[in-house]
Amino acid sequence: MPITNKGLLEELTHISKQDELQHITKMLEKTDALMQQVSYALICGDNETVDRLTKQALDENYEANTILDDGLIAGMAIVGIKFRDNIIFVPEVLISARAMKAGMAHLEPILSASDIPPLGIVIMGTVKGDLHDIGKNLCIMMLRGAGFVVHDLGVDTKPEEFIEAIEEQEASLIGMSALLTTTMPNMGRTIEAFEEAGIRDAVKVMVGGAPVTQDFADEMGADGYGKDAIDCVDIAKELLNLK
Ligand code: B12
Repeated sequence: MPITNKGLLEELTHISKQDELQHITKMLEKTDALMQQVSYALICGDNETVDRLTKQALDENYEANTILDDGLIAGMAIVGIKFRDNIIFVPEVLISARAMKAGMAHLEPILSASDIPPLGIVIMGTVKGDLHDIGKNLCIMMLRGAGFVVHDLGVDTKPEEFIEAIEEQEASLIGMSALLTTTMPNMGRTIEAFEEAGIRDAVKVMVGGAPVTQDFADEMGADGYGKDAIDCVDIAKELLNLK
Protein backbone atom coordinates (compact mmCIF):
# COMPACT_ATOMS: atom_id res chain seq x y z
CA MET A 1 0.00 0.00 0.00
CA PRO A 2 1.45 3.43 -0.81
CA ILE A 3 2.19 5.88 1.99
CA THR A 4 -0.68 8.35 1.79
CA ASN A 5 -0.02 10.52 4.83
CA LYS A 6 1.48 13.83 3.62
CA GLY A 7 3.14 14.55 6.95
CA LEU A 8 4.87 11.16 6.96
CA LEU A 9 6.03 11.58 3.37
CA GLU A 10 7.58 14.88 4.41
CA GLU A 11 9.19 13.17 7.44
CA LEU A 12 10.84 10.61 5.13
CA THR A 13 12.75 13.42 3.42
CA HIS A 14 14.71 13.84 6.69
CA ILE A 15 16.18 10.34 6.40
CA SER A 16 19.47 10.67 4.57
CA LYS A 17 20.81 7.10 4.83
CA GLN A 18 19.47 5.08 1.90
CA ASP A 19 19.28 1.74 3.74
CA GLU A 20 17.35 3.33 6.62
CA LEU A 21 15.03 5.10 4.19
CA GLN A 22 14.32 1.82 2.42
CA HIS A 23 13.71 -0.02 5.68
CA ILE A 24 11.34 2.62 7.11
CA THR A 25 9.53 3.03 3.76
CA LYS A 26 8.94 -0.73 3.60
CA MET A 27 7.71 -0.73 7.20
CA LEU A 28 5.27 2.13 6.52
CA GLU A 29 4.03 0.66 3.23
CA LYS A 30 2.66 -2.27 5.25
CA THR A 31 0.50 0.11 7.32
CA ASP A 32 -2.86 1.70 6.56
CA ALA A 33 -4.00 5.33 6.69
CA LEU A 34 -5.04 5.23 10.36
CA MET A 35 -1.74 3.70 11.52
CA GLN A 36 0.13 6.28 9.45
CA GLN A 37 -1.81 9.01 11.24
CA VAL A 38 -0.81 7.49 14.59
CA SER A 39 2.86 7.41 13.53
CA TYR A 40 2.76 10.98 12.33
CA ALA A 41 1.03 12.24 15.49
CA LEU A 42 3.69 10.46 17.58
CA ILE A 43 6.50 12.07 15.58
CA CYS A 44 4.82 15.47 16.13
CA GLY A 45 4.56 14.70 19.85
CA ASP A 46 0.79 15.24 19.66
CA ASN A 47 -0.22 13.13 22.63
CA GLU A 48 -3.90 14.07 22.44
CA THR A 49 -4.16 12.82 18.86
CA VAL A 50 -2.21 9.63 19.64
CA ASP A 51 -4.55 9.07 22.58
CA ARG A 52 -7.66 9.63 20.45
CA LEU A 53 -6.51 7.60 17.44
CA THR A 54 -5.32 4.66 19.52
CA LYS A 55 -8.74 4.52 21.17
CA GLN A 56 -10.42 4.84 17.77
CA ALA A 57 -8.30 2.00 16.35
CA LEU A 58 -9.21 -0.26 19.25
CA ASP A 59 -12.90 0.61 18.74
CA GLU A 60 -12.44 -0.38 15.10
CA ASN A 61 -11.08 -3.76 16.25
CA TYR A 62 -7.42 -3.24 15.38
CA GLU A 63 -5.19 -5.67 17.28
CA ALA A 64 -3.24 -3.98 20.10
CA ASN A 65 -0.03 -5.42 18.62
CA THR A 66 -0.77 -3.89 15.23
CA ILE A 67 -1.26 -0.43 16.75
CA LEU A 68 1.95 -0.86 18.71
CA ASP A 69 4.08 -1.99 15.75
CA ASP A 70 2.53 -0.19 12.78
CA GLY A 71 1.62 3.03 14.58
CA LEU A 72 3.69 3.74 17.67
CA ILE A 73 6.98 1.88 17.09
CA ALA A 74 7.12 2.89 13.42
CA GLY A 75 6.80 6.56 14.46
CA MET A 76 9.42 6.15 17.17
CA ALA A 77 11.87 4.73 14.63
CA ILE A 78 11.75 8.03 12.71
CA VAL A 79 12.06 10.02 15.95
CA GLY A 80 15.21 8.02 16.73
CA ILE A 81 16.81 8.81 13.38
CA LYS A 82 15.97 12.52 13.62
CA PHE A 83 17.40 12.62 17.14
CA ARG A 84 20.63 10.92 16.09
CA ASP A 85 21.04 13.25 13.13
CA ASN A 86 20.48 16.36 15.26
CA ILE A 87 17.27 17.31 13.46
CA ILE A 88 15.45 17.19 16.79
CA PHE A 89 16.74 17.32 20.37
CA VAL A 90 15.93 15.93 23.83
CA PRO A 91 12.80 18.07 24.48
CA GLU A 92 11.16 16.92 21.22
CA VAL A 93 12.06 13.30 21.94
CA LEU A 94 10.53 13.59 25.39
CA ILE A 95 7.34 14.99 23.88
CA SER A 96 7.20 12.05 21.46
CA ALA A 97 7.89 9.67 24.37
CA ARG A 98 4.92 11.22 26.18
CA ALA A 99 2.78 10.64 23.09
CA MET A 100 4.00 7.01 22.97
CA LYS A 101 2.93 6.61 26.59
CA ALA A 102 -0.51 8.09 25.81
CA GLY A 103 -1.01 5.35 23.22
CA MET A 104 0.49 2.63 25.39
CA ALA A 105 -1.90 3.51 28.22
CA HIS A 106 -4.75 2.10 26.06
CA LEU A 107 -2.77 -0.92 24.90
CA GLU A 108 -1.30 -1.95 28.23
CA PRO A 109 -4.48 -3.42 29.77
CA ILE A 110 -4.99 -5.50 26.62
CA LEU A 111 -1.40 -6.66 26.21
CA SER A 112 -1.13 -7.44 29.93
CA ALA A 113 -4.53 -9.11 30.30
CA SER A 114 -4.14 -12.76 31.06
CA ASP A 115 -6.08 -15.51 32.75
CA ILE A 116 -3.02 -17.73 32.84
CA PRO A 117 -1.79 -18.69 36.34
CA PRO A 118 1.56 -17.00 37.23
CA LEU A 119 4.43 -18.59 35.31
CA GLY A 120 7.19 -17.13 37.45
CA ILE A 121 8.53 -13.98 39.09
CA VAL A 122 10.63 -11.62 36.98
CA ILE A 123 12.46 -8.48 38.03
CA MET A 124 13.00 -5.90 35.32
CA GLY A 125 15.01 -2.70 35.37
CA THR A 126 16.91 -0.31 33.15
CA VAL A 127 20.54 -0.36 34.31
CA LYS A 128 22.46 2.26 36.23
CA GLY A 129 22.92 5.57 34.45
CA ASP A 130 20.24 4.88 31.86
CA LEU A 131 16.87 6.63 31.81
CA HIS A 132 15.28 4.93 28.78
CA ASP A 133 12.23 2.94 29.80
CA ILE A 134 9.88 2.65 26.82
CA GLY A 135 11.32 -0.66 25.60
CA LYS A 136 11.57 -2.10 29.10
CA ASN A 137 7.95 -1.15 29.76
CA LEU A 138 6.88 -2.89 26.57
CA CYS A 139 8.71 -6.03 27.66
CA ILE A 140 6.97 -5.83 31.03
CA MET A 141 3.56 -5.51 29.36
CA MET A 142 4.22 -8.57 27.21
CA LEU A 143 5.62 -10.61 30.12
CA ARG A 144 2.56 -9.81 32.23
CA GLY A 145 0.33 -10.65 29.28
CA ALA A 146 2.04 -14.04 29.06
CA GLY A 147 1.36 -14.73 32.76
CA PHE A 148 4.54 -13.64 34.56
CA VAL A 149 4.48 -11.59 37.75
CA VAL A 150 6.84 -8.68 37.06
CA HIS A 151 8.42 -6.32 39.56
CA ASP A 152 9.52 -3.15 37.81
CA LEU A 153 12.55 -1.43 39.34
CA GLY A 154 12.26 1.49 36.92
CA VAL A 155 15.28 3.26 35.45
CA ASP A 156 18.83 3.94 36.68
CA THR A 157 18.80 0.69 38.65
CA LYS A 158 21.95 0.08 40.66
CA PRO A 159 23.32 -3.47 41.09
CA GLU A 160 22.46 -3.42 44.81
CA GLU A 161 18.84 -2.57 43.96
CA PHE A 162 18.63 -5.63 41.73
CA ILE A 163 20.19 -7.76 44.49
CA GLU A 164 17.78 -6.42 47.12
CA ALA A 165 14.81 -7.11 44.85
CA ILE A 166 15.96 -10.67 44.06
CA GLU A 167 16.18 -11.41 47.76
CA GLU A 168 12.90 -9.70 48.67
CA GLN A 169 10.81 -11.12 45.82
CA GLU A 170 12.52 -14.52 45.66
CA ALA A 171 12.71 -14.01 41.91
CA SER A 172 14.46 -16.49 39.67
CA LEU A 173 14.72 -14.30 36.58
CA ILE A 174 16.17 -10.83 36.02
CA GLY A 175 15.73 -8.70 32.92
CA MET A 176 18.06 -5.78 32.30
CA SER A 177 17.59 -3.11 29.68
CA ALA A 178 20.14 -0.60 28.33
CA LEU A 179 19.82 1.84 25.44
CA LEU A 180 23.18 3.57 25.63
CA THR A 181 26.53 2.15 24.61
CA THR A 182 27.90 3.87 27.72
CA THR A 183 25.50 2.06 30.09
CA MET A 184 25.64 -1.39 28.42
CA PRO A 185 28.73 -2.34 30.47
CA ASN A 186 26.66 -1.79 33.62
CA MET A 187 24.81 -4.98 32.73
CA GLY A 188 28.06 -6.93 33.04
CA ARG A 189 28.91 -5.07 36.25
CA THR A 190 25.52 -6.02 37.68
CA ILE A 191 26.19 -9.67 36.89
CA GLU A 192 29.57 -9.37 38.63
CA ALA A 193 27.79 -7.92 41.66
CA PHE A 194 25.48 -10.98 41.68
CA GLU A 195 28.59 -13.18 41.71
CA GLU A 196 30.12 -11.20 44.57
CA ALA A 197 26.86 -11.45 46.52
CA GLY A 198 26.85 -15.22 45.97
CA ILE A 199 23.49 -15.22 44.18
CA ARG A 200 24.57 -15.65 40.57
CA ASP A 201 23.54 -19.31 40.45
CA ALA A 202 20.14 -18.55 41.98
CA VAL A 203 18.98 -16.34 39.09
CA LYS A 204 18.87 -16.40 35.34
CA VAL A 205 19.74 -13.14 33.62
CA MET A 206 18.30 -11.89 30.34
CA VAL A 207 19.36 -8.67 28.66
CA GLY A 208 18.13 -6.45 25.86
CA GLY A 209 17.95 -2.93 24.45
CA ALA A 210 18.68 -1.48 21.02
CA PRO A 211 22.52 -1.55 21.18
CA VAL A 212 22.75 -4.96 22.89
CA THR A 213 23.66 -7.99 20.76
CA GLN A 214 23.83 -11.73 21.33
CA ASP A 215 27.65 -11.51 21.26
CA PHE A 216 27.68 -8.77 23.86
CA ALA A 217 25.26 -10.76 26.02
CA ASP A 218 27.51 -13.85 25.76
CA GLU A 219 30.59 -11.83 26.59
CA MET A 220 29.12 -10.42 29.79
CA GLY A 221 27.89 -13.85 30.85
CA ALA A 222 24.13 -13.27 30.53
CA ASP A 223 21.94 -16.35 30.15
CA GLY A 224 19.72 -14.91 27.42
CA TYR A 225 19.34 -12.06 24.97
CA GLY A 226 16.18 -10.83 23.28
CA LYS A 227 15.86 -8.33 20.44
CA ASP A 228 12.29 -7.28 21.21
CA ALA A 229 9.39 -7.72 23.62
CA ILE A 230 8.13 -10.88 21.91
CA ASP A 231 11.61 -12.39 22.20
CA CYS A 232 11.69 -11.32 25.83
CA VAL A 233 8.70 -13.57 26.61
CA ASP A 234 10.23 -16.48 24.66
CA ILE A 235 13.59 -16.13 26.43
CA ALA A 236 11.89 -15.85 29.83
CA LYS A 237 10.01 -19.09 29.20
CA GLU A 238 13.13 -20.80 27.92
CA LEU A 239 15.25 -19.73 30.89
CA LEU A 240 12.63 -20.92 33.36
CA ASN A 241 12.22 -24.21 31.47
CA LEU A 242 8.61 -23.46 30.59
CA LYS A 243 8.91 -24.29 26.89
C1 B12 B 1 13.10 8.05 23.56
C2 B12 B 1 14.61 8.27 23.63
C3 B12 B 1 15.10 9.05 24.68
C4 B12 B 1 14.22 9.62 25.77
C5 B12 B 1 13.87 8.48 26.76
C6 B12 B 1 12.46 8.59 27.29
C7 B12 B 1 12.03 7.33 27.99
N1 B12 B 1 11.15 7.51 28.94
O1 B12 B 1 12.47 6.22 27.70
C8 B12 B 1 15.15 10.73 26.39
C9 B12 B 1 14.88 12.05 25.71
C10 B12 B 1 15.04 10.89 27.91
C11 B12 B 1 16.53 10.26 25.94
C12 B12 B 1 17.68 10.70 26.53
C13 B12 B 1 18.95 10.38 26.08
N2 B12 B 1 19.24 9.67 24.96
CO1 B12 B 1 17.91 8.62 23.98
N3 B12 B 1 16.78 7.86 22.70
C14 B12 B 1 15.48 7.71 22.65
C15 B12 B 1 15.10 6.99 21.32
C16 B12 B 1 14.65 8.06 20.33
C17 B12 B 1 14.04 5.93 21.36
C18 B12 B 1 14.26 4.80 22.37
C19 B12 B 1 12.99 3.99 22.43
O2 B12 B 1 12.17 4.21 23.30
N4 B12 B 1 12.80 3.10 21.45
C20 B12 B 1 11.56 2.33 21.29
C21 B12 B 1 11.62 1.05 22.11
C22 B12 B 1 10.32 0.27 21.89
O3 B12 B 1 12.70 0.26 21.66
P1 B12 B 1 13.87 -0.29 22.61
O4 B12 B 1 14.06 0.61 23.76
O5 B12 B 1 15.03 -0.67 21.79
O6 B12 B 1 13.25 -1.65 23.24
C23 B12 B 1 12.96 -2.81 22.50
C24 B12 B 1 14.14 -3.79 22.39
O7 B12 B 1 15.40 -3.18 22.46
C25 B12 B 1 13.90 -4.81 23.46
N5 B12 B 1 14.36 -4.59 24.82
C26 B12 B 1 14.55 -3.46 25.52
N6 B12 B 1 14.91 -3.73 26.78
C27 B12 B 1 14.94 -5.07 26.91
C28 B12 B 1 15.25 -5.89 28.00
C29 B12 B 1 15.21 -7.28 27.84
C30 B12 B 1 15.53 -8.16 28.99
C31 B12 B 1 14.87 -7.85 26.56
C32 B12 B 1 14.87 -9.34 26.38
C33 B12 B 1 14.55 -7.02 25.48
C34 B12 B 1 14.59 -5.65 25.66
O8 B12 B 1 12.48 -4.87 23.49
C35 B12 B 1 11.94 -3.56 23.33
C36 B12 B 1 10.56 -3.66 22.72
O9 B12 B 1 10.56 -4.24 21.45
C37 B12 B 1 16.48 6.32 20.94
C38 B12 B 1 16.68 6.04 19.44
C39 B12 B 1 16.22 4.67 19.07
N7 B12 B 1 15.51 4.57 17.97
O10 B12 B 1 16.46 3.68 19.77
C40 B12 B 1 17.48 7.33 21.52
C41 B12 B 1 18.88 6.88 21.92
C42 B12 B 1 18.85 5.54 22.62
N8 B12 B 1 19.29 7.92 22.87
C43 B12 B 1 20.53 8.27 22.73
C44 B12 B 1 21.19 9.26 23.52
C45 B12 B 1 22.60 9.63 23.11
C46 B12 B 1 20.56 9.86 24.62
C47 B12 B 1 21.16 10.89 25.58
C48 B12 B 1 22.61 10.62 26.03
C49 B12 B 1 21.03 12.26 24.88
C50 B12 B 1 21.66 13.44 25.62
N9 B12 B 1 22.67 13.97 24.98
O11 B12 B 1 21.24 13.78 26.69
C51 B12 B 1 20.17 10.87 26.77
C52 B12 B 1 20.61 9.87 27.86
C53 B12 B 1 19.76 9.92 29.09
C54 B12 B 1 20.10 8.75 30.00
N10 B12 B 1 20.98 8.95 30.96
O12 B12 B 1 19.59 7.67 29.79
C55 B12 B 1 21.22 7.50 21.63
C56 B12 B 1 22.17 6.43 22.15
C57 B12 B 1 23.45 6.36 21.34
C58 B12 B 1 24.40 5.40 21.90
N11 B12 B 1 25.19 4.88 21.00
O13 B12 B 1 24.50 5.11 23.06
C59 B12 B 1 20.00 6.96 20.79
C60 B12 B 1 20.26 5.63 20.08
C61 B12 B 1 19.66 8.07 19.77
C62 B12 B 1 20.67 8.19 18.67
N12 B12 B 1 20.40 7.60 17.55
O14 B12 B 1 21.69 8.82 18.84
N13 B12 B 1 16.42 9.39 24.89
